[in-house]
Amino acid sequence: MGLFPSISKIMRKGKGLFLLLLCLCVVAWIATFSNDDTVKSVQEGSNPLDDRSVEGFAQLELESEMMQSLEEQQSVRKSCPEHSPLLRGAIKLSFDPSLTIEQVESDNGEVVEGQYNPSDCEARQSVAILIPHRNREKHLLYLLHHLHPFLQRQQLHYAIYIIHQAGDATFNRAKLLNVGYLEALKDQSWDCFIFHDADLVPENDHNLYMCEDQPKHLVVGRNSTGYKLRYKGYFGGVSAMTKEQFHKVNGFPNSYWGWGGEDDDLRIRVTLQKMSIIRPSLEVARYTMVFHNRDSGNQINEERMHLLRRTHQAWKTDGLNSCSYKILSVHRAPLFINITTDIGQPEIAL
Ligand code: UD2
Ligand code: MN
Repeated sequence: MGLFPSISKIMRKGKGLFLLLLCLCVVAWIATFSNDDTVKSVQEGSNPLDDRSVEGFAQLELESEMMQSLEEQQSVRKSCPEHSPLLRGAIKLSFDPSLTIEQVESDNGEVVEGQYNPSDCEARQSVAILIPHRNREKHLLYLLHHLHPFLQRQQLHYAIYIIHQAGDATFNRAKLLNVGYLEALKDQSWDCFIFHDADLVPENDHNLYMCEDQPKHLVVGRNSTGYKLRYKGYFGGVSAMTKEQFHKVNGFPNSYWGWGGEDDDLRIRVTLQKMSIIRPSLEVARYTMVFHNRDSGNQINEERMHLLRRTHQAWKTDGLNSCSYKILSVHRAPLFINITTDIGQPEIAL
């Protein structure tokens, strides 16, 4: 019995010690656990963020690389070469009487509603070709047949506008060209305008349909005049002016009805603005004019000498700023934009 109480005392003490140790273990375990947790939570808290930022950087890098390659592509597209590699020089022209518009359309599949833009480079200029027209369907067909491939070889962004005079009033080439300029600018801000007779076909694609810092006359010679410049100030047939140059001279006069004088008036306007007319070389600036007689409704303008004497004053009030007309229709055909206009009648009976 003497032994039992001491054993039971020890056991009681041991139990307490055991319980104490157990408590300490539990506390230590909880402490360790909670420490782990803290570390874990720090790790957990940082890892996903780190992952996200790594992913974010990779994404950003990818995007900036894509932007760079896009910019590079654009800069490759930026400008067509100064000298188009597609030019051929003197071209053999054909005037096949059996040619059809369908044939010309199928030869020029990349032209959409009269407009073309090179696919592999950025054209150096956007050019609107303006052709005054009435009753010259065959001439137009020959011209479209040659001009579309010609302009594409020059790697231009261009559109061909035909400005068709409605009715049977006397023809007015100059006013039609003013209408063409004003209407084409509603489509887009063209850099350059080419005023182009329907019957003149260029013979050499080095004759560039682009504008320069001075107005340019593109017809130095043509078959019907022995390929010689007709006279020093000659500015008829095909000429090129920038949007600004043409605006500066207030365009063509509206008051020349019938044949002649309007091209000389434009030359006077150009010189009054202290600009000069430039021309490509004779070898390049050559044209074939499809043979024609004088059209009915385009009789010689007997007033032209009188009108030319007043140009130095009249240019300010007779031109783009006074060009009144009605648009009867705008038809976007595959190879040209046809603008039919009513430009009225001559004020003074001729
Ligand atoms: C010269 C000029 C031309 C113009 C004209 C006098 C050249 C090469 N051309 O051309 O630019 O100055 O004299 O006005 O020097 N048209 C029609 N239907 C008509 C009448 C004319 O569509 O009924 C158009 C057509 O685009 C024609 C242009 O007007 O090419 C000039 O008329 P033209 O060919 O009868 O005059 P032309 O050859 O003497
Ligand atoms: Mn002609």
